[in-house]
Amino acid sequence: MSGEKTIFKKIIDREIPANIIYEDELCLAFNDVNPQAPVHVLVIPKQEIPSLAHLKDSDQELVGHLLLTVGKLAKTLGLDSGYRTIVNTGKEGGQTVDHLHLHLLGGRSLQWPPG
Ligand code: D5M
Repeated sequence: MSGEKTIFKKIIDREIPANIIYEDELCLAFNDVNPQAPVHVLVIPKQEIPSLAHLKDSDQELVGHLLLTVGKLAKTLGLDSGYRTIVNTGKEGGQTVDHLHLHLLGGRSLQWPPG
């Protein structure tokens, strides 16, 4: 990838602070700076992938790992009554940071449909 680092790449590289709650060789999870629920965590791959639309067949294992990590974190965080996982993609999908991320939202009753 070319151009300036995204804010999430800067978090991965420890150039800016974040409240990191989980890390392994493939991914990082940290609290969203603008939480939309009592629990609002972002799970991101360490690999620089701009969005879900940029995933390749070879990313299958990584994507599975990200989703499994969300489920494990939800359990760790005590979201036994349920939670929501969102992947905003592209401008009309509401994506504002061009580094793939999974939102994990919980801790309150979430409404449907989202805005
Ligand atoms: O979600 C991007 C999300 O990223 C949005 O909920 C705010 C969050 N964000 C932006 N900057 C930071 C930092 N520095 N720390 C933690 N969280 C951050 P999207 O799906 O792209 O709209």
